[in-house]
Order: sequence, then structure tokens, then C-alpha cells
Amino acid sequence: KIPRNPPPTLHQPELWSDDFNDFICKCLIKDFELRPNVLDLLQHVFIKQIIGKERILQKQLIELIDLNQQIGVIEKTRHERIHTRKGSHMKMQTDPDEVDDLATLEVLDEQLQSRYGRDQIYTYVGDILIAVNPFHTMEIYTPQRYFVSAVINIFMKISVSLCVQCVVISGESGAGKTESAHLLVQQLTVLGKANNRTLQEKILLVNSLVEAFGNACTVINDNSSRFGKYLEMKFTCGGTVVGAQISEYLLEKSRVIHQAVGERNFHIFYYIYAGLADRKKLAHYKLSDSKTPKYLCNEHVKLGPDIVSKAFYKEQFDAVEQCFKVIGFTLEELGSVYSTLAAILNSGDIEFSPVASEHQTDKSNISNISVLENVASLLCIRSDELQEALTSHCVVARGETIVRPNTVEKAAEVTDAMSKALYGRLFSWIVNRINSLLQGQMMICNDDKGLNIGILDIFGFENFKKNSFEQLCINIANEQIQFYFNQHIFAWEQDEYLNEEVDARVIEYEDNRPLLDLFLQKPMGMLSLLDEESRFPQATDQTLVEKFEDNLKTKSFWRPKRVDLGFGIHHYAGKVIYNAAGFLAKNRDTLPADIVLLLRSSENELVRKLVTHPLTKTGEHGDTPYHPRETTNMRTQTVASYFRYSLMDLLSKMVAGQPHFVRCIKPNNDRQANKFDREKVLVQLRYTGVLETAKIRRQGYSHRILFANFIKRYYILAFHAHEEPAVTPETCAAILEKAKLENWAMGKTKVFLKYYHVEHLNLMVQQATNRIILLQAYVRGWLG
Ligand code: AD9
Ligand code: MG
Repeated sequence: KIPRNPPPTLHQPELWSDDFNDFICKCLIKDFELRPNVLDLLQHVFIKQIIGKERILQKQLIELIDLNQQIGVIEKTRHERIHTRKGSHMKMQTDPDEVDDLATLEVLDEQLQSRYGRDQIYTYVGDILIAVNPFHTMEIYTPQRYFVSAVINIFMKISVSLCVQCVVISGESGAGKTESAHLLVQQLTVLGKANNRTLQEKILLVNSLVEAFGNACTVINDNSSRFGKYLEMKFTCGGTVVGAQISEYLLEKSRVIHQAVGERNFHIFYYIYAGLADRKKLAHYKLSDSKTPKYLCNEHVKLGPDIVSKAFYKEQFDAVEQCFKVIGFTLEELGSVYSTLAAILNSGDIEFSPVASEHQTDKSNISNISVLENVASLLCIRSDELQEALTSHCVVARGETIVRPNTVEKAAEVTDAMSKALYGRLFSWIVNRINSLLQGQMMICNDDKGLNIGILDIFGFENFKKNSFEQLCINIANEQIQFYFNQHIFAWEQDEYLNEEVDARVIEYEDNRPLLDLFLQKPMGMLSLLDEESRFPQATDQTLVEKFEDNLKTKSFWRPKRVDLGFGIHHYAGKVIYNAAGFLAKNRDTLPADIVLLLRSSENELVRKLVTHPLTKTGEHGDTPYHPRETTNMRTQTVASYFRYSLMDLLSKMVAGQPHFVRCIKPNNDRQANKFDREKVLVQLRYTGVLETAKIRRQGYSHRILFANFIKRYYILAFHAHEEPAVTPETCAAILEKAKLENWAMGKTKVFLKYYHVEHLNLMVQQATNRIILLQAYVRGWLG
């Protein structure tokens, strides 16, 4: 009666389809009563749908499990692999080519290289996944292959631990974080078989859409993320995707008005310019096809007027528009988005000239009124009011409002500030809108709060020839992520050994806490000093660096000779020389109240929304409160203080979940396939702490599980399903002995396990659950 086909595995999701489970419920398992721990077991394979609808008779279930035990389903290869790992752990003499987990091996970089040569780009070091950028398309992303085993891990964990899982993807710029994040989302949507295809499709498009607005070509990466992204995928307890939410962090808005040598503006501007030209709609959006907008003309990038003829950009424009539509933006909204983008492009072309008058040398005039009118008409505001807001400002003195003219420089600054603000707010609006459109889908099953996998993909560590305020922010964010990693892998682990009185060797690691203090401490950290200096109207970038020099007394900070506004920082990932030119202005990031008021009078709903509450997290002052403690004086909110808040917000999200680390490694600086620069890789392994991780994984205990949880999860391996063993260290020991495991340790409240212990235990549980899946197949066969 038993089917002869090979046992179904987790890779065959069709076996736990709703229909099938329903079928079982109805036909076979009618009056069954299921114990909570067996229920847990079932959750592993997301057949919870069965339970709750009908009750399963425990005795019969046990009988059926016994029946399956006779069949002895063993995932042979995997089983052997774990044995190899255990063996190599002790003897260190396995054939390295056979091992996917390099925590057991000494020469990491060599092994990564030989695996890379065979296109094996994913490797575990303990429970950290190393992903080496292949720089070419690979055919491995099918459900049966490598990456999926990592994804399944994460996926299994949400069901077992029922807590938020957080995947932290890190690595330097161009190492492959964004690609990895895409692949992860793709595979999670497949695994979490979204009930409705449209939702699945929408989630997959979210990344592409926000990246069109938030990514740009830099000298390191043609598709470099210029913002941080935290995508949360929501699942039911049955493992079905039911929604997604995205949070964005720290968009590099300054790119809108200026790009460094060899770099470009955000992708979307090129897409829209070429796309509208293709549709003969440039004139409608007040753009000219003969004269490239100034914001898109970086003299060092040979793009020039041929942007409009770039086939690639046109295709991308169509793709972005398609994303917008599928996700659910209305045509009206799309039109407003295009108008706003076109208004920004036009703003960059407004020209100011000094007014030639003996008395009023400080005054400025707009020399190309038609461009100003274009901007006003695209934003649906009055052009005379816009002209006034750009060329003058109000000061309140002794209760009286006085209008003062703006100099040419000041007027250009105000224009740029408006462009940056519009873009930053547009970006936040798009993200918020996506979230509310995806929210409609959220129907978490009634008995729980739903499960959640978050994926963090931020901009990677950067070290250019010339590094400015933006690089400083990006690198501080990476410093913070590294700190979190260290805390998790090293510090908390050691604390726990102490508390639980478990003996373990102390691991030395590079603690970057002093560096974080250097940046974030109040009141003497770098960002606080920057804020303080930004409040003085007379301060200059020169006085700022002097202030740094006077106050930051550490080896990690120094002033290089012969670089005027230069200062150096020794980051965890290497030394970077920054240039403080423009720091104060970039930090103040002021958007005059006149401009805000004017935009609020717009006849375009979107434009009005961009400058009205409650838009979250847009970065300029005058907005919704970002942080109770940071908002005491909204008028003075600077980029630095907003940045600090964002970082804390991000961190609180991460700390709330169980982390999984993916370390992306860049094998060479030339973006070439099949080129493995050993030195380059070794440096990354060293500074990301992967080398130490390997060490701690060899020596320490990566998993610590409370007695009760351990017993609940694994008791089935040593006890009968109907037994209820006492929550004691003895019960735990009995389970571990039954599983024939050695070298674990018993703490005061927790079992301390090496990662391969957990794999072994999970494998055994999986075998048991496989039997349950097999049961389904059996039942199906039986029912014919
Ligand atoms: V940055 O910090 O945002 O500047 P990332 O995100 O780390 O950087 P990204 O994912 O954009 O790097 O990868 C850079 C390029 O490497 C991609 O454009 C691809 O051309 C290439 N890449 C990365 N990962 C893969 C992959 N798994 N398969 C194929 C890849 N190509
Ligand atoms: Mg990226």
C-alpha cells in the first residue's frame, strides 16, 4: 500500500497545497486530537492548515508515524554531510571540496577561491552565509539549489521560533547586496506561495520600482543603492506570503543637484527623459530634446544629448511605468510623479543674474523667465510667487516681517534646496504609497499576529578618491551594522557564557565601539560637533574641521598634511580621507519656509501632499516628528540629527528579530567574471569579522536554547508523542544523548549547542516531519 516513489521533500511545495490538505482533513483525519508538540512538528512543514480545521486523533497519528519509521526516510546525502562536518571538526582533514561550511577549515580564502572557480558562490561559515559576487548570470536559482537552502533555513525558522527573522546583507559597494536581496525576495515568494499571484507579482516589483528612484551609477557600481532599504515580508502561520512593507533610509538627495566626477543622477531621471522623448511627450512636460537638463549634464560623464536616444533607458521607463501600474498607482498619480520629476529637471535650468543697480548689488533676477514659468506650471503654482520665493526671503525683526533680496548664489541655493526636497519627499511618498497599496492584501490568520521576515539592504562601505558628507553618512551606517554584527556574534555570546556559567574560551575581536562613539556620542561626537557648528551663521567648513581636530582625540581620527579641508578616519573597513568642503551646507539642508508655503498652495494634490503632514521621514525640518527626543526643536533639525534617528530606528527593527547574516564579498575591483583577487578577498574577510567568526564557530557554542523550548522542539526524538517530560536539564541531556551528540554544554537555564548539533537535531526532526509529508503522499496514493 505504500507508494514506491521517492519520499517527497520540502522542495516539493505542491505536496502541502491547500487543496490537498483540505482533502486529507475531510477524508481521513476527522476526529483526531492533536497534541501541542506534534502540532509544533507539523508547523515545520506548514501543514498547519490541517489543524484547527479538523482535529487529528493522536493515537492514529502515532501509528502512522510508526508505519513510516519502517520505511526509514533518510535524506542520505545531507545526513552524510553533517557527519563529515562533525568529523572534520575534530580531525580537520576532510576534503575541503566536499564541504559547504567553511567554519571547519583553516584557509578560508583559498577554499572560497576554489569554490568560486567552480561557480559555487555561496558558502557557509558557521551560520553566516558568504556570497561571492560572480559578476555574471548564473543558472543556479532554481528551488533545489544552494541559495534556497539558506532561504529555507530562514523560512523554517519563522515557523519554528515564531519570531521575526531579519536578514542583514552587508558588504562593500558593488559586492552584490542588492542582487542578493532580490534573489532572496524572489525565492521567499516562491516558498511562501502567495495565495494570489498578483500579490506575489507586486512584491517582486517593489524592489525594482524603488531602485529606479533610489539607485544611481557611481564609479564603483552602475546600479549603486543610494538609500537603505528594509523590506518586511509578512507570512501567515501557515507560511503563506500575505503582504510586504518597505522602509527607506537616508536617501542621498544631494545627488539630484550634483554628481561627483564620473557619476550620474538617479536612474529615473534618465529613464523619464528618454521615455517621454520616445512618446513625443517631452514638450508636454516642458522638456527640450535638444538641450539636456543641467542636472543631467555631468561634464565628466559623456552622456550629453544622446540620453534621449538610449534604447535601454526607454525600456526601463516602460518597465517602471508597468511596475507603478501593477502595484496599483493611478494614472493621475503617475502623471503627477512625472510632472514633479520634470519640474525638478527644469528647476536646475533656471538662471539667475545680478541686478545691475548701484544701490542693490545683492539682488538677483531670473534671466530665463520661460523656464521659471515651466517649473511653476508643472508644480501648479503661480510663477510670480515662485519668482519671489526664489529671489527673496522674509526675515522677522521686532515683530515686523521684512523682505530681503537673495544674491545670485543664495537664489541658486534655494532652487537646489527645493529640488532636493521635492525629490526626497517624492521618494518617501512613493514608498508610503507602495506600503498602503500592499497593506490592502494583509489578511493574517486570525489566531496569531503573523510572521515576518525582514531583509536589510543598505549602501555599502565607500572609499572614493574624493569623499564628502554623503560618504561619511554611508560609512557610519556601515559601521553601525558592523557593530551590530559584532555584538551578535561575539559580545552577547560571551556575556551569555558568563551568565550561564558555561566555560568557553574568550575570543578576541576587533571592537568598533570606540569608532561609533567617535561619530555618535553626545555632545562630543562628530555628528554633534557638526550640528553645533551648523548653528553658527559665521561658521565655515574650515572652522568645522578645526573643531573636529580640537575635540576628537583618538588615533582613528587625524588631519592629513597638505589637504586643506581634509580629515582622515580609520573605519573598520579601512582608512578614508574625507573632504569637509560643503559639510555645513549639506548638514543644514534648509528649505525656506516661503517655498514650503508656496508649494502648499499648489493646485496639484500630490505636490501639496509632499509638503503637508503626515509624510513620515522626509528629512527636512517642519515635518512630522521623527523621534520624540530629537524633535524638541524641529526648526533646527539637521541631516546629521535625522541620520542619527534613522540609524536608531533601523537598529531597533533589527534588534527585535533573529538575525541572519549574509556577507557579500567582491572578488575583484574590475567587475570581472572569473577573477578572484585573493588579497582583496582576504582583506574583506578580515575586516568583516568573518575570519574571527570562523574561529568562534569552531570553539564556541552558536546556539543557546532555553530548556523548555529545547524540550518542546526536540522531545519527540527521545520520548513518545503523548509523554510530557519534565522541563529539566536531565530531560535535555536525555534527548541529546539519544541523538548521540557530544561536546554540548548545559547552562543554568539553557542548553549550549554547536551549530552542527542544531543541524543534526533539525535533521532528525525533519526526518520525522518528512514522514508526515510522506503520510500525505501515502494517503493520496491510498485514496487513489
Ligand atoms: V552598493 O553598496 O548598492 O553600491 P551592492 O548592492 O552590494 O552595491 P549590487 O547588488 O548592485 O551591489 O551588485 C553589483 C553588480 O554585481 C550587479 O549589478 C551585478 O552585475 C553583479 N552581481 C551581484 N550579484 C550577482 C549575482 N548573484 N549574480 C550575477 C551579480 N551578478
Ligand atoms: Mg545595492
